[in-house]
Amino acid sequence: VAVGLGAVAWPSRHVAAQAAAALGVPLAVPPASPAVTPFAAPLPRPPVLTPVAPFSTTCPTDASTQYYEIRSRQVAASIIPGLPTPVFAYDGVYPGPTIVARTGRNVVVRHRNELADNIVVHLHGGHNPPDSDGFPTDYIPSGGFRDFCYPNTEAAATHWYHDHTMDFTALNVLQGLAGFYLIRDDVEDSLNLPGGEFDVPLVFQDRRFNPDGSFFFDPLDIAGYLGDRFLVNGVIQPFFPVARRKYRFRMLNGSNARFYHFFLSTGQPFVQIATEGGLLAAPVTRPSVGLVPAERIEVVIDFSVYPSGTQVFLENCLVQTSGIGPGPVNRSQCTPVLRFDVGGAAADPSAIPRVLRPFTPYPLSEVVATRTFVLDFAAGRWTINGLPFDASRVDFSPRVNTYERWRFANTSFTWAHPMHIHHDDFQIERRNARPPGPHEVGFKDTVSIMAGEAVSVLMRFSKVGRYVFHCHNLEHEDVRMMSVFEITP
Ligand SMILES: [Cu+2]
Repeated sequence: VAVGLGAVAWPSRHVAAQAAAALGVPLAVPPASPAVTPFAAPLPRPPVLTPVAPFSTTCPTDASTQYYEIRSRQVAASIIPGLPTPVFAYDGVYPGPTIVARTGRNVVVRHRNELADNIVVHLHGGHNPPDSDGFPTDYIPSGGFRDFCYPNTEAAATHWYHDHTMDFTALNVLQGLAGFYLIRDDVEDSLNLPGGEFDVPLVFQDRRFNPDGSFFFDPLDIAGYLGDRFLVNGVIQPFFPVARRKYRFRMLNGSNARFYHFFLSTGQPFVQIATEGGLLAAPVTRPSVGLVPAERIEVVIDFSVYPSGTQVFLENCLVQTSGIGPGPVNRSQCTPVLRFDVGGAAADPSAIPRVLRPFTPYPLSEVVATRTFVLDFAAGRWTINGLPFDASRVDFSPRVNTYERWRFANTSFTWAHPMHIHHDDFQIERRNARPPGPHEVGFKDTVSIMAGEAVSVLMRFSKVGRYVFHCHNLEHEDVRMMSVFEITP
């Protein structure tokens, strides 16, 4: 891994946050965002990043390797008409450009940091070597660069890359450092799912704006950030003209602390085809779908059932008034976040096959250890087994090529913790002593542990090295709700 030398930037934000904490100042009173007319702007698609010519790198490469370069810099985004929003943008785009990779084909991404402070880049969902995973202290200094080596050994899936800087992930992701990384493979290609322009990534982010159009953020609010505006692909409540045919949607909850539960306004169910780790064994028809922070699901919606001219809303009906967790689903308090405008008929050769990808459960007979992680709050910070994250401490050491059972126990009455494990996928074994529903029987990297819940997952260890797992409520993560494990030979 090449690390470019750059000027070492003093983390100025850190000083401000420390000072405010030392002074014991109260949390800021959030402003109400400027008024915006909903459904006035179309849904954009993040641009697909174009490969660059091969460059010299210490990453493993061969003739098929694809090279990319991404420059992170501050630009002004146009989100609220007439009020430019300063954002941190991968390659100057918010949300970041989409990387399309292929199973078995190396990708090298050179990330250049043209922002004022350190950044770290994590490819969420990737099965990557430890020095390309984005450990929270693997800083790319301002003015520097780092090469990330992605072997893409995993099956087709919807990953995303985002910032992972220790203590500043929430702020950096909120400011815009997030983008899609899609992996395709031959199995998926053979299924004839809706593709091309009918394969649409959707990232859901909530934001609150200051009167000048900048994002509001309070670094002392460790419960979790909640916005009062709902953005899809960087636009507040967009509309999306669709043809009368099937579409595949890759849905990502890219919010810091917001949970969603989506319905279609017409009552039409979703056909779920994938989890974070890729295709399910078979499609699952669901009347509604939930997404905890960092979770991904893929669904197919068939708009051919509607007459031309129909408007269909994607509605979030999960009530959430505090960052620490959502309330109930309430269908009388829904917020429409995206409007589909059904147009004319279109040829639709695509299908939803009854069999997608064979699912093999991890072998229980090869589970060599059971570990329990208690999720709690102590001494003003979120903890795992009573401890805050320490980058220099290894909390436990699984052996490579083994399986383990990890039990997450959330003993609180109100806190919800979306837990994310780096390095490889897990399978949910039990949720509150019951088997998971069919939509959770798949490969996953993020799982909700709601108040009072206990969830056990089966983990496999395929690479040697040091990785983290953590709460993906980014404000919880930043006050160190994270743990280090080192996989040993
Ligand atoms: Cu949490």
